Order: sequence, then C-alpha cells, then structure tokens
Amino acid sequence: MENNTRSKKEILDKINSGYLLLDGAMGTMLQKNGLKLGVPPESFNITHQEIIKKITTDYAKAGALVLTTNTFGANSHKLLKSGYSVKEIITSATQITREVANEYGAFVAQDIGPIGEMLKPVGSLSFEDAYEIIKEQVENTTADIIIIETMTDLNEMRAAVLAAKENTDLPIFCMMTFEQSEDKKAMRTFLGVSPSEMGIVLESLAVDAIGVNCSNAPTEVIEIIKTLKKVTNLPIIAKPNAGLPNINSNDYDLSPEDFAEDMGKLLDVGATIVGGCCGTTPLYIELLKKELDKRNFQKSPLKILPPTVCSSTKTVTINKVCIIGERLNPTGKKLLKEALRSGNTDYILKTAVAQEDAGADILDINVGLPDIDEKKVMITNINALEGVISCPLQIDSSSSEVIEFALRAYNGKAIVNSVNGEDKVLDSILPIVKKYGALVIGLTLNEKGIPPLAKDRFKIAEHILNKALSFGIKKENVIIDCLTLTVSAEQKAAAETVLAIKMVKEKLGLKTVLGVSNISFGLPNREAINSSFLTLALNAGLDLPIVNPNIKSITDSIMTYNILTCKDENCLDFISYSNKFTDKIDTSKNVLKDSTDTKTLLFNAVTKGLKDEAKAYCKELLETTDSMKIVNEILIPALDVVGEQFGNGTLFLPQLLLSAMAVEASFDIIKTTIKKSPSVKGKIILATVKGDIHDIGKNIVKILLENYGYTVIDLGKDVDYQVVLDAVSLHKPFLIGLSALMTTTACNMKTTVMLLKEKFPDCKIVVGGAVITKDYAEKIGADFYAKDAKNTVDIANSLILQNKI
Ligand code: THG
Repeated sequence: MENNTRSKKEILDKINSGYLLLDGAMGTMLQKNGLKLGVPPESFNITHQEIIKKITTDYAKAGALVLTTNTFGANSHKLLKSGYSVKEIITSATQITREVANEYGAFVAQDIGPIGEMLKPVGSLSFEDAYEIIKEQVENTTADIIIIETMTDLNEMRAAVLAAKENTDLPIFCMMTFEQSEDKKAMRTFLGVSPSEMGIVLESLAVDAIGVNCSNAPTEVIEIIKTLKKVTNLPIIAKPNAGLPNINSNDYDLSPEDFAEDMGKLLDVGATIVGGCCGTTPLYIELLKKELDKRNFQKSPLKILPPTVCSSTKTVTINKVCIIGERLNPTGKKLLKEALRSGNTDYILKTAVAQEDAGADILDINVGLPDIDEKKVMITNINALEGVISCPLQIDSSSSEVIEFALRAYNGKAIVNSVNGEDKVLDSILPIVKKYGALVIGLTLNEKGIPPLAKDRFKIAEHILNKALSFGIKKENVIIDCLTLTVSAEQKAAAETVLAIKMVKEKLGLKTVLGVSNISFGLPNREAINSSFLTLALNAGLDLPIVNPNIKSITDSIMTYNILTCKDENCLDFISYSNKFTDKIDTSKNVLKDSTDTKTLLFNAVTKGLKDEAKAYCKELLETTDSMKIVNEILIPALDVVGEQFGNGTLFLPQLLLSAMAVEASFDIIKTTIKKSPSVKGKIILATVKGDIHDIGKNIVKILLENYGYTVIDLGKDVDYQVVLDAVSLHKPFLIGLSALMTTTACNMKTTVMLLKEKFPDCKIVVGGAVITKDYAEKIGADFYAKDAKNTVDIANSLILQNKI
C-alpha cells in the first residue's frame, strides 16, 4: 500500500491559515451498519473492512479533510479479550483510512480514546501504566495526525500527550468531554477538570490544537470554546454531538440543518477546527462544510496570556498578589522532618490543608533532607496532596532529576522553585521547565553570590529572562526573586531588595516572588518584622510573597493590599476570606484557632479526607462517646457535607473517595469496640455492579446496616449478573442493594435490575452511588433510591415496619 505520510508543516500551515473540517461519528455509524452490542467496534477493521471504507469514503465525499481511523478503543486494555492485537487493529484501520485519504487528498488522523480504566487515585492504573498503554498505540503509527479525544481525566490526557510527543513527530489534537454541574454553573469533566485547566495544561505541553468533543449539542459547548479562547492561543476544535440521543428512534434530536447552523455559533466564538461526534452522519458534515464555505477565515491575533498556575481543578491567575504557603519545607521544622522520614503523609496533608484553609493560593513543597529518597518522597507527597487540596503546587528542589519527575507526576501547571543565574544551572533546569510548560522562579544570584546592589541583581534577572526566552520559555512564565537577606546580619540589604523588585517590575515587566520570612531569622518578634517588610515589598510591586499563611496578620495584609490596589474586584475575595474566619480566630494570639474539640476534629478529618487522622480521633472519642452517636452525629453528617459539595460541583471524585475512605477507617475502629446487636431484623444482599471496582460506598452501607441489626450478605465488587441472581434465590433477602460509582457502569446496574425483576418480580431493590440519581433509579425500575448510607438504613427500616403491619 502507498503510505503517503503528510508533513507536519503542511498540517500546521493549514490550521493556521484556514478552517479545517474533521469527519463525523464512527461509533454511531457502525451501529447503523450492524455493529452489535458487546462487539468491539475496532474488530470491524478486520472483519468488515468494506463497511469502514464505505463510511470513511462517505465522510471524504462530504468534504472532511481529516479522516479519523476506527481506533478509538484500540488499546491493550480494551482489546484484551477481543482476540486481536493492538498492532493488527491499528495497522489495518490506518491502511483503510489511508486508501480513502489518498483518493480524496485528505489527512489521516489516528484516533485515541480513553483507556477504559481510570488512573489513580480514582482507579488502579499508574501514570506510567497509562503512558505505556498509549505508547504501544502510537509508536509505529503511519498516520498524519494524532487525535486524543473524549478524555475526562487530565492526567490520562497528559500521559497520552507525552506518549505521542515522545514517540512520534506528529501534530497532536486534544479534546476532552465536559458535562454540566448539577447547579448549572459550570462545565467540568467527570473528574472535575474545567476547560480552563485543560487549556492551560495543554497549552503548556505545546500540543497543536485543543478543544471539546462529544459532551452535548453545539450550543451547549459555546462557553467551553469561549473559555479555551481566553486561556490559549492554540487553534480550537469543536466536535459536539447532534444533540441528545432520542431513546425511541435511535436518532439524535438535532437535524443536520440545525446542527450546521448551531456550529456556526461556535465558529463565531473562535472554533476553527470542526466536525461532529455522536449522531453526526456524512450529511451533517456536508452541511457543516457549506457553513464553512460561507465564511472568511480570520486568524485571531496572538494574545499575551496572563501568568497562570493550576491544579487539575483550580486555576490561579497571577493578576493580584497571590500567597505561596511556605510551611511544607523541612528547614527548622522538627515534626515535618520526622514526618518526611517516616512517611507520615497525614501530617504533611494536615499542614497543607491548614495553609489552604488559611488563604494560601499556591503551596511550596520541599522534601529535601540529606538521608532521604527525595524523588520517591516528592512524588508520593505530590500525589497525596493532589487528592486533598486544590491549590496548585510550587516544586522546590535543587535536583534537576527530582524536578523532572515531579513535573511529570504533577497533574497541573506548577511553578519550579528555583534556578539561579549560573549558566550551568540554567542549562540543566530550563529545558525541563520548557518541556513540561511550568513557570520558573529565577533567583538573582550567580557563581559570585548575591550582589549587594539592586542594579547588579537586576542584571542577573535580565540574564535569566534572556536564557529562558532562548529555550522557548514564554516571558509570562518567568518569575524573579530579588532575594531577602536576613536583616540582623545585613541591615542595609532590605532597601536594595525592594529597589530591585521595582526595577524588575518596571524594566522587565516580570512577576516577582520573595521569601518574606527570611528577613527576620535570629531576631525576636519575627512576625512584626515580616509584616513590615512585606508591606514595603508589596508597595514595590511584589506579586508572590512566600509566607506562613497561618499567621493571620500576614494574610490580612495581603488580602487588604489586594483591595486597596483594586486587584480584588468588589472586595469579593476579602469578604469570603473574612467570613470564613470570623468565628475561628483566637484573638489573644491572633492566629487561626486550632479546634481542640475532638468531635469537630473528626468531622474535619472526614471532610478533608484525612484517613489516619480520622482513625486517631475516632479512637479517642470512643473512650467517652457512644459508637452509634459517633456514626450518626459525626461520620454520616460529614459524609453528607462532602456528598453535597460533590453534587454542586465544588468537590470532585478523588476527594469524595478519600472522605469515604476516612469513614471506612473510622468504622474499622468502631467495629472493634462494639458488640454487634444480634441480627434480628432480616437479610439484605449488597453488590457493586458488574464492571465497577469502586466499593467504598457499598462497604459503608454494609457496616451501617450491620450496626442497625441487619444481616448483610456482601457479594463484593464487579459482581456478575448471575452471581446476584443465584444469591437472591439462595438467601431470599427482603432487600437487595446495588451500587455503581461510574457513569460507564450505571448501565450494568440497569441490566442487573432488569434481570432481577424478571426472575423475582416481588423483590425490592435499592440503588445508589455517586452517579445514580433519583430519576435514573426510577427509570431503570429500582424500587428505591438511597442518596447516602443512612438513607439506605431508613429504607430498610421502613420496609420492615411495613412488613410488620
Ligand atoms: N525564595 C524562594 N524560595 C524560598 C525562599 C526564598 N524557599 C524557602 C524560603 N526562602 C521560604 N520559606 C521559608 C520557610 C520557613 C521559614 C522561612 C522561610 C521559617 N521557618 C521557621 C524557622 O526556620 O525557624 C520555622 C517556622 C515554623 O515552624 O513554621 O522561618 O527566599 N524562591
């Protein structure tokens, strides 16, 4: 076969100078062409090549200039039981698409969809596992473009991008799928990623085009395109569905005409690479082509992007003074040193949560100790921190190896703290900063030390900036530290630091950072000195003070500075900050009061997802408090708070799981101390449905039911339909509870309910889990929907009561 790979330059020129039309949905077309449920769509590349060729040809005839291979699920995980290898599927699919592309002058895009198994902490795959799976898909590619689409996990997207970048030279197009939060306020992916974080991280990784696919109808994704347009200069892709599927007709609710017209609205707000996802047949693409032909392409002017950092769920724009928390740094901290050496992650998490709660915008993390495996400890802690806090991180290490691994592991856009002006250091760290698209702090010192005068520190800043630019790092990603000296040793130095900040701001236009607390080493009453120095530095233009945010006077100064300089519009940040703390301040010490009430501490440990803490407080409480009181008055209400935040989109799946694990750990302690009440009430069967490996919710329900006197037969997780049926005929329970945590397995719950009702028409079924709603429960024919564990107990109790009457 002729294999005319097209040049990257040709494709990039094309997307920079005009619209590019993608094709429509392969999946729904295959269903129309006889693909049966349960058969992997990729098998058609071998068994029904003529169908694939026909669909691809129809899209080419409709005008699509990019033809996508039928390889959405062609990874070793999804193909495991298919009998086909990744290589044979991809080779065959690409060959078919290439034949059509050659005939119509189109490009071939190799399609990559989600692996089908979640990454940690929600699932079981590690980042490097995901990388290897995708590497296998791309390493021998003969396509012209790599398309990564329908992703919901930014980390899986990052793994895919790195696999594609490190193993091919092809242009990379990235799309994620968003859904509307329950309160309709924002679009986020299933794992809480908003378009802003997606845009910032993928812009940092320097992919070639980004956007949204699937999700919903064109008009529903307008806001996503607008947000992406704000955070990136990359070409924007829109590949939405033909509306919603119509349950009765197997069609989608937007006509090809309406689809094309609505796509025009996405072109209006800046999308330039367009196509269709579910439900878009060749006719949709043909009409979309007409819409494109009507328009004159206009290239958007390049915007200067504001400096931003982000975690996977929170973006921090450095357009006001932002607080960097200094406390995850072992210097001078005995307890933290011990925690790092002994692997006591909970202590570190607690320190992080306290800083975030106190108002930190970004957290610095430094784990450097002489006798420690710094790389391993850094990564363990980054992963743990990502689960419980949403602040972006600043990675502080003197080892370039640690920095590279940390940036690879970090699911966001981080700051690297720090490089200095020595060429040796700049040459080793800046390429890493560039590769992962991080921000970097440059210290104004070099092999000769810290220059005493501001003008000489300014020269080093200039040198660092020029070096960074020469490595392709964008100016807005360079931050300068004019360096704090200890005032007790160098009394005149403070004024030079302040002057240097002024010069860097005015002449280089760069953001500045400063370790404020260094000023007061060796003197009494340090807070007073820190506070004054902070004020001087802010006045000179300091953007990023590194401070202890738990000292209220310091955080107050920064928050009020933002008001007085009009950076906190309508004082909104200040008001929410102040409201949060009005009743928590210990005025005698002017610090945030650490609650000493064990009940509050346990409650907080659960809502923050701190497992070991929860366990310890639970143990302590059990000495004075009845176990059911702990469950009903602390653990369940804490889970309710977390559940509510999950529902309204302010907290995301990884945190939900951590909180559930904290409750599970508390239950383990409680179980050891109570005599179970004799099981008198009746039997209940519990199962997490087929395909779902998340059984934390179900385990909590089980323990609670047992504590209320029910006999629970626990069938475990990923339970096959037949196993549930057999157990029901054997045990004859009065209630069956089914749980599902993933959207992808909710349909297996439907099948389980259907089969149960078929065989045991009188059985009573209660369903629950993160993705299950009351509507869904009704729709699939369950008898009850339980919004949480306690609710399941209430349902069981009311059934027993009814049976008695
Ligand atoms: N510039 C940049 N990064 C930095 C610094 C800087 N990182 C480290 C440091 N300086 C900023 N961080 C700290 C952290 C702790 C303290 C001061 C600055 C500190 N620690 C107390 C001590 O050592 O006595 C302990 C206080 C406690 O227990 O909380 O003062 O300049 N780019």
